[in-house]
Amino acid sequence: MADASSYTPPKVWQWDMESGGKWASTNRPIAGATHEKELPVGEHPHQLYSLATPNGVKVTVLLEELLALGKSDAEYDAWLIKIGDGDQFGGGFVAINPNSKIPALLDMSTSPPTRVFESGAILLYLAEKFDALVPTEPSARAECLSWLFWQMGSAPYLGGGFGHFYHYAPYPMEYPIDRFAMEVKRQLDVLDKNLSNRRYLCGDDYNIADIATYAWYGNLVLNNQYKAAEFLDVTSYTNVVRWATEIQDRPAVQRGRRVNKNSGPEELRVPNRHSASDLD
Ligand SMILES: N[C@@H](CCC(=O)N[C@@H](CS)C(=O)NCC(=O)O)C(=O)O
Repeated sequence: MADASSYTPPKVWQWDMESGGKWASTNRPIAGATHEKELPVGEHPHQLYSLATPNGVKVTVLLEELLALGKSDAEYDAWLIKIGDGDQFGGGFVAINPNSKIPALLDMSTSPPTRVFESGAILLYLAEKFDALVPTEPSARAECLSWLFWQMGSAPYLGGGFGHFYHYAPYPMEYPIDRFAMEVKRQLDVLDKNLSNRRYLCGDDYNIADIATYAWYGNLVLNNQYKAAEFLDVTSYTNVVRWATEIQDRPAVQRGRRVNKNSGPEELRVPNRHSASDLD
């Protein structure tokens, strides 16, 4: 590998606002609000503040699945948070998620309202609240939570690691692309081996672990994410492709993918969602 490094780290790292890359203008090394901005609140029990990224789509897919199961109390308002514009640093958003990242949920059906942040925590909160898409039998539940937490721990290597350096970085860098491509291919192989004798991640039943993992690894192998399908030779993970295709065909998944979508084909975008008819 070519030695492209001419960089020597300084004794103390300094914030260089000109460091480049797609997210350079929003990334900051400090937490907390940058400005005061109230969040809108609609009439439904659940107020979701999000964007149709993989982490955001996990939650809208689950909410649409719950509604499809007839859980009408799962109704929600979904408000667009433009992370490129820094909406996640507004005071109202930070009060719900001190980590300033989408998705963030406010459950208005409790008194006082319950805030939930981190997509995995939101999935578990809603699945438990509606007693759906998370097993209750202890062994099955352990398997579901194992895959859910696997996804939460693994996806940053795919998104913040591989996706960032392959797709968003200001120029291609061999070392980080090699490192993260290696890890993402290993993760795809983990999934592929697990799915070689299971229909879904935990066995015969679809649950929140599938929803979370589809949003990242499903979109990757179906070439919806980073346009890296050829580079990563995703078609060799035949079981992952079969599983992702089956999940993507679900009507609730098709609906959830469009909520808080603010880019791509105009007819698929539903930046804010306040009723089922917004998607019909
Ligand atoms: N672990 C978090 C990650 C959330 C996350 O990284 N969200 C991204 C979009 S996918 C975001 O809001 N980025 C804005 C920023 O970093 O300022 C979760 O799963 O909820």
